[in-house]
Amino acid sequence: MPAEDLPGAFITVEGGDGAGKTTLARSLTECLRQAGRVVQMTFEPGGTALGTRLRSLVLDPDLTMSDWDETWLFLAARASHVQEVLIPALTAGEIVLSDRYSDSTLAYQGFGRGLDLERLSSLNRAATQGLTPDLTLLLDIPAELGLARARARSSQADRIGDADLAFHGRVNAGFRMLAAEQPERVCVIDGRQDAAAVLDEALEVVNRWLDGRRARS
Ligand code: T5A
Repeated sequence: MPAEDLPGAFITVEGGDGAGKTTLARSLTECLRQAGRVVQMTFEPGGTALGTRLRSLVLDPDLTMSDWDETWLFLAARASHVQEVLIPALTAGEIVLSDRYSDSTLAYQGFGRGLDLERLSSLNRAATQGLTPDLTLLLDIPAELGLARARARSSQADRIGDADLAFHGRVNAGFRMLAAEQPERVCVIDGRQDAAAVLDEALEVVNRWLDGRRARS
């Protein structure tokens, strides 16, 4: 089910750890609401009661699990998010802004952990009921900078954020490859800019996309 078949607009924000996704998703939501749009901001892993429980399991630094176990947990969280949050909001015609979605599984579990990308894509399709974003904003920053920002904000350990720099480098390179494969959907924004400049660029892209959609319909 492409999101374009539903009346709402499905926008995702992606990028490596500490790239500034949550900061951007919050400020973008606020600006769009001020412009009179109905926006639901949500995130993965999380966004539902089940997703919140799964998030604490999958990020728990005291738990060991295989790369596939980790993947199933993200996919289970995504399946409940799609069914309980995304489809209802998009059906109601809202703009949904999700901080992470299926590209994160391809980047982290595929490019980062080295799991088979085709299999992950097929599992993503099953977990999402085929719901793909209309537009994805990819915040691209070097892994060192993202990790430094994330660690400056919180010293709390997490099972994935604490993986080594080479892992996070592969994740970021993976995101860039996904963007290059789908330039019509994924817009790359330089996350090294200050937060205001990132917001300006993102707002321009989103407004252009929303205006284009109105003109097409
Ligand atoms: N994961 C997730 C997978 O492996 N597979 C999956 O399928 C999914 C869905 C949790 C982890 O799960 C992994 C990826 C993650 O490792 P998360 O909660 O989204 O996912 O984790 P993080 O990406 O680590 O979230 P962070 O909150 O750390 O990063 P953000 O949201 O990118 O960054 P943000 O906005 O919180 O900013 C971090 C700090 O930088 C500052 C902020 O004020 C904050 O202090 N900042 C800036 N500073 C300077 N310039 C800017 N432009 C800035 N923007 C923000």
